[in-house]
Amino acid sequence: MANRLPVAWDDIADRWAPSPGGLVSALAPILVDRRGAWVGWPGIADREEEPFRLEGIRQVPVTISAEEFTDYYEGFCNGTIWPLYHDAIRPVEMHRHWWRPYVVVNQRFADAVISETAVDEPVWVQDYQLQLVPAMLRAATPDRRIGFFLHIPFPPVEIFGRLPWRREIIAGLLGADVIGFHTRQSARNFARAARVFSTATGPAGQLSWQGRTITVESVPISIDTAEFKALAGSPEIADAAVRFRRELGSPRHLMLGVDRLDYTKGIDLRLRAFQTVLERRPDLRGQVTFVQVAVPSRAGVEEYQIIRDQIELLVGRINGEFGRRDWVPVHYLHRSLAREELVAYYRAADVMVITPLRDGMNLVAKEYIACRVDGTGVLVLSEFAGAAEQLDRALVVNPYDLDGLADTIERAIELGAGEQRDRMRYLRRAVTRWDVYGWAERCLDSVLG
Ligand code: ADQ
Repeated sequence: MANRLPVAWDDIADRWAPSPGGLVSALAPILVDRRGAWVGWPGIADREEEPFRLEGIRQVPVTISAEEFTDYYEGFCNGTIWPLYHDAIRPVEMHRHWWRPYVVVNQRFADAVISETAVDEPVWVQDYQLQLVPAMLRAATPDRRIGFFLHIPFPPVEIFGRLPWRREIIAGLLGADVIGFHTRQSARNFARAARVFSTATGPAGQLSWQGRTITVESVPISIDTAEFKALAGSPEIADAAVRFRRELGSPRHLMLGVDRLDYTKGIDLRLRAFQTVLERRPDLRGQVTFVQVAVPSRAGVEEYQIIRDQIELLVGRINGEFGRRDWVPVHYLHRSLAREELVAYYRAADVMVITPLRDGMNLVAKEYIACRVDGTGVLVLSEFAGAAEQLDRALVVNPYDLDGLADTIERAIELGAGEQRDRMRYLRRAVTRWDVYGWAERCLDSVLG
């Protein structure tokens, strides 16, 4: 179960089409094999749809009304939980009229499972939109195996404790047999919050509550590494990467940022650090081009409109101040890219800058590494991305430290080929050994008991 079904309505073809992604490709073969179902919202408000089959998987749509989309999804999920769980780096909006729809929608998801499955069939619930579902399922079907995985960070108890509904959320999650997180830090934070805001006891990995044992574990998500490697290694992508550099005016150094346009991603600080580099290093002007790709996201939430304006103002300022007829310092693309184009950018870029202020994992970091098939390239990575726990041979940086970030960008641009290869070899080994299939298998083993 996930907030979204792995399908999207294709208006032109007038039918449902698969919408691919890492989670989907990892789970699809398992679901097909086990004759499983995927429960989720089909992505269109007020749409009532009977279950249907697509790509060998039974798709069970849950209806969400336009009003619920505003209060449950944009409101409670993305106005309250999202900033709170990302260390409250933006004001956390809390409204009592957002909480009720969250409960109602969670119950609807739980009811869909109850009516679609036998009482003892295992269920694996994904992410912060559905934190009450485990307890709802437990109440109706106590003997079922239930797993939960949180894709975003779980904050320290001091921050989580601000939530008026902290006890309800903890009780909701403790309905599961297994609760998974990307990092050890999130797992520890959760176990502590559970002991403070419920009667749960026991060590971080094994909580006891209401006569049951709940496993709390960290299992970092990954990507389909083989697929990225194969695509990046293809002659078409190699040609495209060369062409992109030429079209960008053949800069000596190409730096890349790729993110959903979200205030957690630190795009603004990254731009300010790049501006600092250009200010203090006149010799690098005309030499470094920064391509920032920002995928439009949650445009209905006010904080997202604010961060978009801030980013676009900064891009304009940098280009206005430093740009020349023959050189645009920042190429800014506010759009989603086709997979091939994205991979060609990864192959073209000498330096990848990933500077979230807080991130559950960050898959872009792993994608960049997988695509560096020639063994070169430098990854600058925020210490506040979950990925930093595994990718510690990146140039790890505190993104709040603007001077430090500017220093690291300079260092990345000038890093020698030998050190690039040493670091990249280690990083590539990490993403090769641990891919999304390993992640899904590990998690499902725990869920199935
Ligand atoms: P996100 O916040 O969405 O995910 P991330 O993990 O980086 O962040 O995943 C983004 C995905 O979108 C990547 O697969 C990337 O290829 C794709 N993408 C980015 N820009 C794109 C573009 N312009 N065009 C097309 N595709 C683009 C949440 C959490 C993360 C966690 C994941 C998975 O916030 O911390 O890693 O879930 O658990």
